[in-house]
Amino acid sequence: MTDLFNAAEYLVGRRVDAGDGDRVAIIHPGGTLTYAELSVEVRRVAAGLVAIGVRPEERVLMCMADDVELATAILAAMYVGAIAVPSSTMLTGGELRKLVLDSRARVLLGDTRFAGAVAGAATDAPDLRHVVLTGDTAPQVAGPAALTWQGLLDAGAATAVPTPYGTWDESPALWLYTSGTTGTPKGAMHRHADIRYVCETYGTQVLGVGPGDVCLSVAKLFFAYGIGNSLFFPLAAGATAVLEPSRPNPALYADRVAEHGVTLFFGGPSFWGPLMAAGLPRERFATVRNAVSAGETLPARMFHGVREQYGFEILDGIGSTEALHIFISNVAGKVVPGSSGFPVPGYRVELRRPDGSVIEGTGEPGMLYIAGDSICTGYWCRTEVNRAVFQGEWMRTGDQYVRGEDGSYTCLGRADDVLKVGGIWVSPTEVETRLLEHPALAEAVVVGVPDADGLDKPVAYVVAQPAQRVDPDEVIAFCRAGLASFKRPRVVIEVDELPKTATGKIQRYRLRAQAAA
Ligand code: 3SK
Repeated sequence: MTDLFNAAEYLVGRRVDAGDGDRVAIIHPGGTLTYAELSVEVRRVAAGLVAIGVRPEERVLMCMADDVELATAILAAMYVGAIAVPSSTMLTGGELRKLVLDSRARVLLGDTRFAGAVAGAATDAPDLRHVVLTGDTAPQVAGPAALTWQGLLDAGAATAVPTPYGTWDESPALWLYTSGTTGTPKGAMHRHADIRYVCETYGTQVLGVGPGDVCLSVAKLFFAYGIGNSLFFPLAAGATAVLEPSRPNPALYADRVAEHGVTLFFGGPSFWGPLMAAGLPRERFATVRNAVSAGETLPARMFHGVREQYGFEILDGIGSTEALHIFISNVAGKVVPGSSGFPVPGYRVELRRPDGSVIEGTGEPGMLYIAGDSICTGYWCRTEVNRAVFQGEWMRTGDQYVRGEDGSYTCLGRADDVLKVGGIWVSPTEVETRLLEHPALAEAVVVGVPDADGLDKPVAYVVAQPAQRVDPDEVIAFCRAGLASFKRPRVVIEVDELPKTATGKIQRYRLRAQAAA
């Protein structure tokens, strides 16, 4: 008989059973929730989902800001054996609709702040039965039934409170969409057991999260990085999570740190840079025992700068949506600035040459492969890419790394053309496809060009249609109108022709070199 295991019960019910019911689990803009209150809220939302017909393993897609509704929705979906699919709140309606269709979501839970995108996503979505919006106004949708959040809770109140569905380690719990080289998002499928694994490895053994911790993350819950930081690690440890729906803003986040006595502060280089530039009072950060950075390599200059200015150390690491969280990390008191650190206990790391042989020594660059029990079971309905990425127990990350004499790992860049902008994957193909919808453009290529801190920014090289003029600002605005804003090129450069090989393949490396010169 397989042991039952439900990640929502592991994160909430287990804490209540352990006597932590009165401890504060979540601080949100409207107040606080103890573990006992959170448990009640999760079951209210779970009852609502069951009442509107959600069945185990059906997908519940969410486009919501970090707040108590999103946290309870994620936990409630897992509680009833359904699959939580938190998605980016930065997507346009068209981009979100692709996720609705790909996941065949039965329910879309939206935040009133993103009502426009939610309505766009719900258009012509044959599998979608319900759209629920926070706030007092039901979504304007044709087709699926429209409900307010209160309507969902009322539907649940009329039914018996559900018990946790009989999931086990292998049951699907969470899908997280990640961008690929082709621009078609891929749903990385995680099991209930994956959530426990990241808590018991990185959460416990690297960060040492304990009941006294107060966690605040700049990365939102729809990122793998954010959901670990703001939900999994604090709740698994009986600690407190501070949910902050607003966009990254150094002064506001510093206020939250001081107000709630944050001890673990999670961000990325695109936040630490502005935090340094903001010149805030050092005392605001007096309670921070460690910060964590992921998404892009933390420049050594930022590690030293933040430590000198604000007095805390940032532990840089690398993780992935596919692995659910960080698998190589620096460790408190043993940081190697500029590196991603050392393999997290529970994960194995290999560097391989192009012929597949494993590099045993130091100083030789190779493709990073990892093995560990939180690696997803694959991407939903993507056989070809699954075969290339998931190779037995190993996963090919696509990152080039080198091992140092001290055993630390340093990132050398990507093996493919995908960009990471502000810690978020951006597919050049997706941006190029949008650029080519512009009537004045005949050809377009997007490459990542490092800024002064070595962080990639998308730059577009374009060739105009005959007798057309290119207005770079107007082209950027055109991209912004059709794509999530973070994907837009920051610079558009018009050229007469693009550099190509004899077989017509674009030589991106030459454009990168040209842009960096
Ligand atoms: O970008 C990363 O390094 C990362 C870290 C934790 C979880 C997910 C990701 C993509």
